[in-house]
Formats: sequence, structure tokens, C-alpha cells
Amino acid sequence: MIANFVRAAALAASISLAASAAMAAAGDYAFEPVTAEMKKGDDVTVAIRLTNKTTGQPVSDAVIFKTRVDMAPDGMAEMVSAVEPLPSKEPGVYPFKTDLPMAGRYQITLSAKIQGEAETVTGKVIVKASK
Ligand SMILES: [Cu+2]
Repeated sequence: MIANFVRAAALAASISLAASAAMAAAGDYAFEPVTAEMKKGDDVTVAIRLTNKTTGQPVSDAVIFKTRVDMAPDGMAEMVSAVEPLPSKEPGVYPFKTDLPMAGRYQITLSAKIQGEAETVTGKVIVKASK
């Protein structure tokens, strides 16, 4: 699953190489949840959209190599959930499976490698789980 994900990302990267000639800085990217609120539970799919703030275009060639899910926004930074990446089905949208075992706010911290960026790009997103 992860190997497929990386291969797809590499393919996407080679296709969009020409389009990324105008280099952006690491701060020029926006991470946002596709759905900001969902029901609590195990094996919940959460999808994050990554866009280039300068062009407004989705970033389809990113390799999200680290994702952390915890409840830091509700004072439970030690409450960490496992994350399993899922294949991307839409350009610039990176889904993964995780557990949101209690109602409240979860912080998702993502580290990404983006074609043409020397630096790792990181983003923090907050989603809310309800009962
Ligand atoms: Cu909690």
C-alpha cells in the first residue's frame, strides 16, 4: 500500500515537473481537511487537501512521509493515534486511516516532500470528532 502510494507520487512528480518551474517557498502551501468534522470511531478516513497558495492549484506530487494525529487542541497531546496512508484518488488530496476514539479536537501534523522544494513542508490541521 505504501509502496503504491510512493510510486504514484513519483509518477505524478515526473508529470508535473514542467509545471513546477516557478519555485515556491516552504510557507507557500496550505493544508486543510476535506471534511473538518466527522463522527468519532476507529478506522476513520481523514483526507487532507494540499494546495499551493500562490497558484491556488492542488499539489499532487507531494510525498507525505510523516503524519501524526493527537488531541493536543484539547490538552491531550499524549493521546496519539496510529496512521495508515491510503492511496490518493484526487489530485492534491491525501487520505489516511486513523482512530478518533473520543469526541473532541484532533491535531494532524503532516510532513511532506514536495517536488522542487529543498525543505520539508509541514502543516498542522485541526479536525473535530463528534459523538
Ligand atoms: Cu482525548
